[in-house]
Amino acid sequence: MGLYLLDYGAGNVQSLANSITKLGHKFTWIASPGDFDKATSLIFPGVGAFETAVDGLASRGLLEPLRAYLRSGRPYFGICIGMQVLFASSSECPGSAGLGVIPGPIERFDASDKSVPHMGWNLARRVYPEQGMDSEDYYYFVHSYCAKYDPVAYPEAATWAHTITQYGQELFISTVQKDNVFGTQFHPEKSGAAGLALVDEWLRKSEGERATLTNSSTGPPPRLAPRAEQTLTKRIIACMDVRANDAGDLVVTKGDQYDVREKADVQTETAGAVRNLGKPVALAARYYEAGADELCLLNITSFRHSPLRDQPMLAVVRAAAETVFVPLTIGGGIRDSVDPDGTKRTALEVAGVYFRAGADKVSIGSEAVYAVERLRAMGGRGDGTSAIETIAKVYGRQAVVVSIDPKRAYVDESYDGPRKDEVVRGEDGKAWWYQCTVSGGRETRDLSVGELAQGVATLGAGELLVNSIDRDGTGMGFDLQLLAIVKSRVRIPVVASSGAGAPGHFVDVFRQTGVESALAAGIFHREEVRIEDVKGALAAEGIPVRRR
Ligand code: 1PR
Repeated sequence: MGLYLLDYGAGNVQSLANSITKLGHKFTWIASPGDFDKATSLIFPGVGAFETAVDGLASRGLLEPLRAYLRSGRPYFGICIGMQVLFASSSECPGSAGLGVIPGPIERFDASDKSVPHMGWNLARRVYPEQGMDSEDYYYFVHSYCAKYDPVAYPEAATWAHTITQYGQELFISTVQKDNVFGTQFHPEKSGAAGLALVDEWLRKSEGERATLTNSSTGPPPRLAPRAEQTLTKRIIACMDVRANDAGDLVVTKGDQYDVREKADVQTETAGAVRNLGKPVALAARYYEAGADELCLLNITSFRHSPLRDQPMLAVVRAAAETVFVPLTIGGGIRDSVDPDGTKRTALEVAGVYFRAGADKVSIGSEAVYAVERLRAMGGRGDGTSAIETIAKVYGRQAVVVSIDPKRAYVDESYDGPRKDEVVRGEDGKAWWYQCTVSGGRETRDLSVGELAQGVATLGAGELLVNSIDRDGTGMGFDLQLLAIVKSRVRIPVVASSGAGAPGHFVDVFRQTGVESALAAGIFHREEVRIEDVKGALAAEGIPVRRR
């Protein structure tokens, strides 16, 4: 008896489990179809792709028991895909029908005027004003498909809408509520204090109250129009580069143009040692409390080892996920590999281990470069075997970030050769294009940043993290020309990285390049600039940010 959580074997369901534990509630996992009979409340934290969720439930014999559970009138709380499966169908996978509790389709966002996935913190507006004021809390969304709020085309589905959210000019249903069913398109378990409060509120209701939810609709669902101002905030990300120091302890380090060792020519005790800026889990907790919208942990020397042998990094992810309730991206070593005992691990398996440890997204570096090289050799079509393709298929493309480590490759100012459309001319008379590298910048490849960006988007990446080896650790500001090239090539969200030295640099990068988020490391680690300073500067310029 009691609260059960449903896991169909894909995605990061650990975060929800952590948040429920943190809130002081007990739960049991649904392990077999018979467990549905014992559940008096059920939460389905669906993460990943619609098809994988429906097929995963079906293959475990859980689909029919779930239908029966919903019909029984006992309380249900679906999150993201756990809400989407309530609908009749999804254009993400026309072959797999949904549960059909809500008669309407799940459809893809229109990408003609915006990046897709819709990724980040957004507001939820009440459909029925008589239910009270709109909350000023932001919630974390990450999805390419949604239930459009359209009382004309889908009148019955619209009666389920409790809140709607705007992205571009589209309005979609962000929470559903009727009878025993509650569902959120956003991830409350990743929405900081506001999200935890929402989960807690549902859990603190009596089971009777949870089973009799109402939208208090007094008439047909209202026709609502998109508003002029956009409410999706720009995200500020704190990044921790993690590696073992010379004593073998995992530390957060920070490079200057990727060199993470203290200068060897200075006569100090630490000369030549790996720079140590703190412990990853403690720093992650500090940034969460300070209002970071996302955290990124990069295992920067994983190319040397088998990533799954790197148990300390997994322990770091697990511990960070217990205290951090905003999205966590984990990078480094997401590739096919062979353990020292000969066991083969696919990139999909490696990613799966990180997701189950608490990662929400994985970031792929070197392997993405090799995959685009293969893609180009094959005439522009992927063969379905790359890490990007295999992980995106199972976990959804929003879970796959590609981290790019470009370097300026200088050419003659009158250069007229290949990639001349990507050549940038600086005020100092220099000209260059941006060349991709692998192994943390140790090796350059015959691939430009524009080619890489387009290639990984074709393969199914959901977001691009654009570093700059030239700007890393310099505090000179983001490389705006680099970011403009990348932004012009793709329709997926872009994270600007490397070079932040002052709050004004964040204003510049959002204003001048249109990136969706910006990341910094050194200035936050050294406490030269606080996350709140950055958000204050952005808010003062009218750039939407989450500050609560
Ligand atoms: O190739 O899939 O194993 O992934 C390796 C990952 O490790 C890649 O994401 C790569 O960017 C990262 N990495 C490898 N070597 C380094 C290094 O620094 N020696 N770090 C490295 C990348 C750049 C950012 C940094 C920003 C902001 N570090 O993470 O945080 O430049 O810094 P700043 O604000 O101080 O300027 P794979």
